[in-house]
Amino acid sequence: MKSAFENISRYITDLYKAKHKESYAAWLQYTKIDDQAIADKYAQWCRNLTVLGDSAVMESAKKELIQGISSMLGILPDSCSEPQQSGLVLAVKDSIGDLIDVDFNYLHDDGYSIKTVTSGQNNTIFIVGKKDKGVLYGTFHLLRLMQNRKNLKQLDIIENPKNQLRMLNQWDNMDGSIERGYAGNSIFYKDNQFTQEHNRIEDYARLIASVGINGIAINNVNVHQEETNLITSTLLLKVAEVAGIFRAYGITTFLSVNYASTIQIGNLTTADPLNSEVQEWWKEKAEEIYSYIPDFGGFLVKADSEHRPGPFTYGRNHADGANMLAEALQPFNGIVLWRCFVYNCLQDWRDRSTDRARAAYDHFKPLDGQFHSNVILQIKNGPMDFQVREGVSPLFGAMEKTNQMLEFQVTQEYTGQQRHLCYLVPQWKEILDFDTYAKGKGSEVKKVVDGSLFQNRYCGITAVSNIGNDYNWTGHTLAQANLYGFGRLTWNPDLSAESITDEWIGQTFGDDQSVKELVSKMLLKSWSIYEKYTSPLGVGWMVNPHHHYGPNVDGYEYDVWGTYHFADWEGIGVDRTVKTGTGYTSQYFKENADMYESLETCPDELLLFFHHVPYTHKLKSGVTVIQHIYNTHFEGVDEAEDLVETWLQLKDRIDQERFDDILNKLQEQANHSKEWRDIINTYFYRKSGIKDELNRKIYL
Ligand code: GCV
Repeated sequence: MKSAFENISRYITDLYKAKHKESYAAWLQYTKIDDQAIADKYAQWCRNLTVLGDSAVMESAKKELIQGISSMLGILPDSCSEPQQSGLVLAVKDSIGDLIDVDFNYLHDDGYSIKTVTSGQNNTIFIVGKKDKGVLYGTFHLLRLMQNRKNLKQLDIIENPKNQLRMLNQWDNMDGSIERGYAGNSIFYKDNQFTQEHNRIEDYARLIASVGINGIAINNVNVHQEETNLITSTLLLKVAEVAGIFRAYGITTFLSVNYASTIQIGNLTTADPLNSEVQEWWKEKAEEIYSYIPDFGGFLVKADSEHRPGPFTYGRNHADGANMLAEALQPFNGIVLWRCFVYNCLQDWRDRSTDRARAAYDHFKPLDGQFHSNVILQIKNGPMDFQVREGVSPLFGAMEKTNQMLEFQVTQEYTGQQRHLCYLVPQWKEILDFDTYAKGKGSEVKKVVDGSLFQNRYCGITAVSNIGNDYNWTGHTLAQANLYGFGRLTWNPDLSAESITDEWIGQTFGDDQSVKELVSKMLLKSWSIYEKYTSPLGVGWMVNPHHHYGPNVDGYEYDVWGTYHFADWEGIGVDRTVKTGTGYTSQYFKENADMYESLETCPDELLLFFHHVPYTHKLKSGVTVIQHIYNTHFEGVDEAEDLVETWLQLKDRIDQERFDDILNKLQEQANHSKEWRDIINTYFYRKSGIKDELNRKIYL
């Protein structure tokens, strides 16, 4: 029985949801279908619902289907114990019997088949999974088709996810704040306790399960004292409650752990991974955690990075550290997600033998083959830190005997913090499609991380989430598209940015063609627009230190001598060549190393990431670097202003709340882009002394 408290909390959430209906529903709108012909067609399958198979996940699938159908069609399907002449059937392999022929050899554990069977009077849509999770994903697929008003008459779909692990990382702290969170506070924690917002967590689970996410780490990788306590008996019961909510949507729960937990909460004086007491402590800890959460996923670890503890303190390497935790988790099939974001944040950049971009590769490459099979290295997409543009991390493909996982950042730390529109799916596509040449041509990042290139035991894609307790989840309503697109790409990196965008808009704003066209145009251009008025040609940063919002060309984080761009009166850019620079280019396989090493072949968009050049250097586009900086900053502002104009054309085609919210954000962005333009252009005009060829006003 639900407690009075839970009932009140449910009531409050329902009121909140009703008040902000469209914003809150995100892409699970299930808007009523006004086209009667389509509604009638759909209704023929939706009057009866048979669910064969019994589990919490099947129950979630059923619940979702009922919610979707009743909202879109205004009918409540009859729940039947066996298939009727027409209707919907949800079934797992073990309960489908000979009702329909499905070749389960083609299905992975999370895969599904959706089939419309029409014979005589029978007219049924079957959603069949090998396991219940597949049925849930299939159900969301069908609802997606219905939300996009697709024809269901002849469905014959087989779908398997390309990636085994499809995860999100919450950077949520127990005090309720979210590191790099731009959409309110945590839905999980408040005042160093768990919130009671179970309904909200469930709605989050629905959203992310609908795009195939199957794992979540529910606390920040920077584990403070309060979160260190998450693995103590006081809090494990609460973790188990949250894990239960996610479990019903096929999502496995992970925790970020403090590498030095043995000291912080274990009464030991060391966290040395080779110390037997430390090893024993973690084994007992793992056993305890699994007694609360039998399907616990494992640990996510940030070690020896940005003042976090790690094995370096004890003269050990990262394989020693990760393997010690892996051994503790092994008996329970748990895994260690070990982050490669390891660099010396107190590096003095005048010492050109060290280069932050080199750090991950230098630390990890020599350890290839030394990690246990239940360790996965979690690697950020670039060697620096989620910049608007940077090279792809050369670690992808470089460790063929090691499980690798790609980490993206859905939260827009350096890309406008959900106040600017910056749709990242096109960026992620470029990264996934980047050819590492690890095994010759055709060794794209997506094949490294889906495990197919090196036949890894574990693999996948993860990302830092962008949600908080704002009524629209993501601060900027259009930033919902980033969360959606990320999930869809983890399921299938081959989906095009255009098709993901199109299906998201259909579900989020309905099937109005002009909305589809204009919003799609806005989203797909937004990354390039953002890049134009911010940091040029791959050089990165130029943001205010620490909070990373707004222009500050020389902004640098740490209390040491540092620069990200090396600009002086003659030129700009970081020389990462082997010949004259930090030697970073050598970390790539030959084809890429050669391409980046040479000024002639290095692509324009990454020129300043790899080379230091004079302002007068001519780009392949024909303009000089300085003129490119001026031009793109003017263009970026014009295009940011166009975003506002485009959005205004949609007035009365979108509900008031979302229309106004988005308009406000776009106006803020357009204004802020001018600040960016003027600060950057002025800085480089003063540094270089070179005038704009078009004589525009470039200085403040
Ligand atoms: C969670 C960057 C961010 C930090 C973040 C870190 C990481 O440095 O600015 O907030 O810490 O990356 O990924 O660990």
